[in-house]
Amino acid sequence: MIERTLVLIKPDGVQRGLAGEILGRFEKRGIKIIGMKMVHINRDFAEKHYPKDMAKMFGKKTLEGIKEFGLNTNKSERELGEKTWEDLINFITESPVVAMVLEGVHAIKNVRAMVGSTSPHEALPGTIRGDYAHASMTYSSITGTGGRNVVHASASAEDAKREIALWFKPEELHEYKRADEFHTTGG
Ligand code: 3AN
Repeated sequence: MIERTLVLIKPDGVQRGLAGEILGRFEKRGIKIIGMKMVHINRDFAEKHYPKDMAKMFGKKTLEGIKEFGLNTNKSERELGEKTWEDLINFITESPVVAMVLEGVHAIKNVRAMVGSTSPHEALPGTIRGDYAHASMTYSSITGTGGRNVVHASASAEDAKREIALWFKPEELHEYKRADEFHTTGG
């Protein structure tokens, strides 16, 4: 039940000086940081983290968003998806991110809940995206600004495994005891 998950403080979070605040939230909850570094990734690496086949999902979501907000477009779902993916790659490579591996009981689900919904306009107050961002993903797609939602967190056990192996070497992950571990995990 003790899981590991990958969290990124994205370029918008780092540029806005939110890294400490975000890190502190996880620390105070008792979730352990077992690896952390600042990295400015290149396009090749970004394409491994966000594979190009995500463009299909972005096309569908963007078109739904355009309809939801009563807007029109003459672009196809495919064009919209590819452009949104391209914007995301440009955004995630524009400046460094803070990458970390967090460990705790049900960490994947707990951390996703703290991060909040993908689109900041739907993220509840109290979540990271709900407290520090407000633009919708549809807005990001239409304006070509990239999905600026401050953080990334692995969505599933499968994603966590793949993403941790992509971002961290085994020797960059550390084992140690936190002083409060008896109370937070019973360990
Ligand atoms: P999450 O990061 O919450 O798991 P995904 O996997 O659906 O969300 O999307 C990956 C990233 O792509 C998001 N974090 C966000 O930056 C961006 N993104 C997602 N949906 C859209 C969209 N409709 N338009 C623009 N960017 C998006």
